[in-house]
Amino acid sequence: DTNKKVKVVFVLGGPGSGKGTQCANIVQHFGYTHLSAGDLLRAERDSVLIYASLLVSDEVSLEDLNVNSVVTIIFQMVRLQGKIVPSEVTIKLLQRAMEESGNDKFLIDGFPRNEENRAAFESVTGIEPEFVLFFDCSEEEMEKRLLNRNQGRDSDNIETIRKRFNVYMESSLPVIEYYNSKGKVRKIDAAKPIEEVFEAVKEVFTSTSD
Ligand code: UP5
Ligand code: MG
Repeated sequence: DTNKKVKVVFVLGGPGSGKGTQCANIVQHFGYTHLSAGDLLRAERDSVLIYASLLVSDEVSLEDLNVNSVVTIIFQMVRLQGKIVPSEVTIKLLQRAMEESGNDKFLIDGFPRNEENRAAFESVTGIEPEFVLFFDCSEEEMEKRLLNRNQGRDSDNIETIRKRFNVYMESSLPVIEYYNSKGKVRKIDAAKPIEEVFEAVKEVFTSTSD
C-alpha cells in the first residue's frame, strides 16, 4: 500500500486562527505540500463558474461539463452558510491534489471539520495523521482578523463569520478532542504575533521530524 509512506499533518483551529498563514511558513522550512480544504473547494467553485460562463457563450457544450462540478455549486451555497461540505467531495479534492503534487508530506489545513469528515478520511485513504497542529485563539481575536483580512472572500462578513464560529464549536472542536485523547494534538497559542506563533510551530516540527 503506497499510502503507508504518506505523511499527513492536520492543521486545525477556528476561522482566522492563522492556519493558512502558518502553513505557508511551514512549507518553506520543512518541505511539506500545503493543502487547504477550503481553498480547494473555492477553486472548484471558481472552475464551475468559468464552465458556466463558457456554456452561456456557446464555447462549451453541456456534454463538456462534468456533473461532479455542477454538484459543487450546490455545496458552495452550503459553504456560504458556514456549513460543512460532505466528505465525499472534500476527500476527492484532497486525494486529487495529493496525487498531483508528487510529494509524500502534506499539511491538510481546515480538514477534518467534523467526526464524519475524520472517519471518512481514515476509511477512504487509510491514512492516520502523524499529529494535529492546533491553533488555539480567542473568538474575539479571530473575528477581528477576519474582518480585517480584506481578500474579497465572500464568507468574510459578520453574519457568515458567526455561523462559522458556531459550526466550529459544535462540530470541529470534538475532532480536536478526539485526537487529543489519542495524544496527537500539538497545541499552539495562536493569539500571539505571526513570528512568535511560527517559533512555537517550528519547535513542534523540529522535535518530531525524522
Ligand atoms: N493573521 C494570521 N495570523 C495572525 C497573527 N498571528 N496575528 C495577527 N494576524 C494574523 O489568517 C486570517 C487573517 O489573520 C489574515 O489576514 C492573516 O494575515 C491574519 P489565515 O491564515 O487566513 O487564517 P485561517 O485560519 O486560514 O482562516 P480561514 O478563514 O481560512 O479559516 P476557515 O477555517 O474559516 O476557512 P477555510 O477556508 O478553511 O474554510 C472555509 C469554509 O469552507 C468553511 O466554513 C466550510 O464551509 C467550508 N469547508 C468545508 O465545508 N469542508 C472543509 O473540509 C473545509 C472547508
Ligand atoms: Mg485558511
